[in-house]
Amino acid sequence: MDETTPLFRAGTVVLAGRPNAGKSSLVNRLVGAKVSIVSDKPQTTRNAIRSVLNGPSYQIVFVDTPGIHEAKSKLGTTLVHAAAESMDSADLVCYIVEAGDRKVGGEDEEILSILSEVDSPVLLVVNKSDLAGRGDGLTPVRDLYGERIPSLAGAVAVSARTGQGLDALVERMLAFLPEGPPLYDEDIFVDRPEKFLASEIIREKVLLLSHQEVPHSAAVEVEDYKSPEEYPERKVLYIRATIYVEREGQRRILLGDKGARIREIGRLSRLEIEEFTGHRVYLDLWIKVRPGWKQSEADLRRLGIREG
Ligand SMILES: Nc1nc2c(ncn2[C@@H]2O[C@H](COP(=O)(O)OP(=O)(O)OP(=O)(O)O)[C@@H](O)[C@H]2O)c(=O)[nH]1
Ligand SMILES: [Mg+2]
Repeated sequence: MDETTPLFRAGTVVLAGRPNAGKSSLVNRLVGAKVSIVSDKPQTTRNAIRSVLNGPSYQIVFVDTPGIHEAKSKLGTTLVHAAAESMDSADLVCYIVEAGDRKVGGEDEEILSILSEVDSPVLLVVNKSDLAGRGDGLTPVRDLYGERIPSLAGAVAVSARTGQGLDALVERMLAFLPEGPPLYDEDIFVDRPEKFLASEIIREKVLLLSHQEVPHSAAVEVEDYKSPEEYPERKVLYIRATIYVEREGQRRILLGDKGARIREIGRLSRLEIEEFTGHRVYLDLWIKVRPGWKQSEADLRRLGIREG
């Protein structure tokens, strides 16, 4: 390579951590697009979702992962497996914790034991530093987790909410990326089709408008997705989707009084899908009871949660 050729770096950075630590919020903020849904309920993310940040001399492929937790169902073990598996081949693992953490909980014990087996370097990312009060929480949190991570490569305080520390975080990441050509075409920003993103947006609205066990019992399947891009004779993007829940009581909760809740889920979903696709959307939304889907290998596959 002669001196005039700029050095290009490209690699994979996995974001891992317990549910709710803010992994998806961070990824969205880093790539500047909503690639992964966010909610205040744990176990929001159900797939390892890859998204791309292109810089002048680098490409970072982020892998958002499901929160690692003590799994109680086949759904849970599938999520934890997906997260742990993606760490293996990463150039860097960002372990996301929270600025307010003052003791190591059970979920983080689990993550620490996984990280002790991981060869990739680990960067401790202390998120939610906007909530830390005075200071950014970096020192106590680094002391808490730092010495338990054999391949610790540093610690950074950030806030996915305010954006604080994110430029510095990207800077730190670049040092771990190998020299090499981009892994993805420049126009790709997420490795999932529109149909997947639409089903996730619908699930996000279910999470937003439901509580207790309903969010964990819900899954969304898009059965029909006819976009004007593929069907030029259509003026609107037609989507038929079903929300699966485990019990009749949950179906009634999602329906709401005279169907008010499902209408609101549909309305919010439609607006957001219209915004990101640029098409007018007709959303035909159903709720069905499917007992035991969380324990069924076949259902997890059909719903796109179990992959590979
Ligand atoms: N105050 C504050 N809240 C945050 C920050 N980052 C994320 N949150 C909130 O934390 C909650 C969880 O965020 P997510 O991004 O869904 O967390 P996650 O780690 O992806 O969660 P799972 O997908 O369930 O593993 C949401 O209510 C976010 O709005 C932050 O920097 N500051
Ligand atoms: Mg998430």
